[in-house]
Amino acid sequence: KAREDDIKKAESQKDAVVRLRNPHVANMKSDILYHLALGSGSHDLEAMFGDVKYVCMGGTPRRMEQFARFLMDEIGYELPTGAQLSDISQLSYRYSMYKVGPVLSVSHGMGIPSVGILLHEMIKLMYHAKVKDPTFFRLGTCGGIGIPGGNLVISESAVDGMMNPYLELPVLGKLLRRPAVLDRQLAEDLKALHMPDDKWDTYIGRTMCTTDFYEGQGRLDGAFCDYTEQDKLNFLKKIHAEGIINMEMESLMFAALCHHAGIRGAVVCVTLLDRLKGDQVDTDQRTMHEWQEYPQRLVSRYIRRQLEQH
Ligand code: R2B
Ligand code: URA
Repeated sequence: KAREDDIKKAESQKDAVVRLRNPHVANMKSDILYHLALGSGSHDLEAMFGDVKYVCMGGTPRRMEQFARFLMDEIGYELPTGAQLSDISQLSYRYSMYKVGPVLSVSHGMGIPSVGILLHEMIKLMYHAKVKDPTFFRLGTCGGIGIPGGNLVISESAVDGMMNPYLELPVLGKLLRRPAVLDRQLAEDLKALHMPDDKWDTYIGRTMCTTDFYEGQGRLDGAFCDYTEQDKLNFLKKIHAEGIINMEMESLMFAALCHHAGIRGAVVCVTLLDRLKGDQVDTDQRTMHEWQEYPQRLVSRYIRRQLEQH
């Protein structure tokens, strides 16, 4: 029965357009997506984005452009003759966005505030474009806890630096709380696409999302440090015992806003180092570039399979 309900829910969701949990937007004459350099008055968003199914986000403009090019090969997408892949949000000078058929590849910058602003505008973009049942991905980097560099972590859920499983945001002088839940099925479907000859291992686990890279992640190599190496290791081991296997800086907002919007979301990050072994990101650039392709390879594999099935 539960399984039947799940299937029914999934079926009805397939045709559901993204709804906004904000009554004001529907009453606005036009809506400017300021940080994307797009608007519902200035652009025909439904014509431009109505066919979108997957939204992939990652830190840097360059990586997201590379992902768009990589995807073109992977899903065999050809741009219309004469057209070149271009940054749709170029004029914002904030985020970069590329479109490859049903996939958007967007940069989100570093940290919770940056990815949060982008998510508000991407969710509204889905609404204005009448996109049905999209899936959002974050493809990122992270510090592994007990996992060496060059492996993939798919987040099962996110916690903040105090181990709270929700995003806390001050709104009108009060703290608003939103659970940082991710789609379990999507995480497992992604993990199932791991191939025996992949150069990396793929793990599912809980992710700690911090508001700082240095002290916030217990590093000893920031400009300031008021704790000992033993304090650091005690903390990392304690959270590891509670199922935390990586640390990064966006998953809490990503999970909370996707969940609140009713959008399926997954966070796939490559580890750059094992934090139980050190703090400095000292792997050579070539290796690091190769590692950063791993989340792209797994997610594009998923998208390709999905497109083949439908
Ligand atoms: C991972 O890498 C960045 C910090 O180096 C940050 O955006 C994150 O989550
Ligand atoms: N990104 C993080 O947030 N932390 C790391 O240790 C590596 C990448």
